[in-house]
Amino acid sequence: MSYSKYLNIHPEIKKALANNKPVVALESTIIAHGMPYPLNIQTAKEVEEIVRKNGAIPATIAILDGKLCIGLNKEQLEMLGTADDVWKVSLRDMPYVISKKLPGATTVAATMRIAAMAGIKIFVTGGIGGVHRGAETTMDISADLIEMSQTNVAVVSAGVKSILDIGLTLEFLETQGIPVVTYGQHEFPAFYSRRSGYPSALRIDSPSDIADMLSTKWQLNLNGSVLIANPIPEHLEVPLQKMEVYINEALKEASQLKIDGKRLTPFLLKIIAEKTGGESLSSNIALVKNNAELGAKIAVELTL
Ligand code: PSU
Ligand code: MN
Repeated sequence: MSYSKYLNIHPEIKKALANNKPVVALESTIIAHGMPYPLNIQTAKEVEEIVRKNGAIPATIAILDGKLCIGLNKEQLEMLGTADDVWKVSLRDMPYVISKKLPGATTVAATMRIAAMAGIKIFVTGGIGGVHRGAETTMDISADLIEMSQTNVAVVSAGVKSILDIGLTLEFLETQGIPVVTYGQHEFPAFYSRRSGYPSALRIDSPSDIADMLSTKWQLNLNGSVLIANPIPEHLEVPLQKMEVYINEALKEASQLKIDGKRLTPFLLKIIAEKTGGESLSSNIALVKNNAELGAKIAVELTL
């Protein structure tokens, strides 16, 4: 492949993929732009550990020295979590950041694309980008959704955060032919909250049934992702009504400061974490770990 020379796959991951062993891709924007230091790095390491405990090999993805790095070492992780010149790399940023050999943390869209290049089928994150509130005038729709319509990598998330328009995001996913599966309940979850007020199109209760659906989809050449929504554990959720207050305040600040484009999501996350006195951050960490467990189990089933 013409892109092979850009791939830098960690030997352990390369070996696992060659032997049909389960591998789980992890993104790096959440490390560089989604959580403060040192919790970001600590969480990234713990998430990798959880993937291992559940039988799969973790593959954290980022762009470094002009290479698509699949599997990072301690120093690389530390750099991504501390440096302040790390790019937030979605698809449109990839060619420039790679050609200039700049450091880049990858979003869901970019991580999916790189995972697919390496042959990884399962990707775990916290939350995906989606259709922003007010998108009917701003047109702010994350490239994550378009990438999900075409790339064969399943995404495990805790649903869609209510900084986005959940209803419009679900409509967009439907239009793009992307199945939405909620694990273990009928209602689609809203990231910090188990409830969103929106029903999920599908409910599946076991990792093996999810894996069956994925392999069937891709055998049929129904290209694209499946959004696997995994509700946050009950004792760690922040109720929707409580989050709504903070989210509205954060959105107001963003519009006053004219924050838009790629800066919007990280800005909202930071303001919400401040306003909730860190409560949203500990929920965020807990749900990513919860997703890592489910993702690893699905990856294991997919190799059986
Ligand atoms: N949601 C979170 N944390 C994050 C992101 C989303 O709770 O860190 C990141 C992901 O990397 C996602 C990206 O792919 O934000 C979406 O950004 P945008 O809306 O600019 O496409
Ligand atoms: Mn956007």
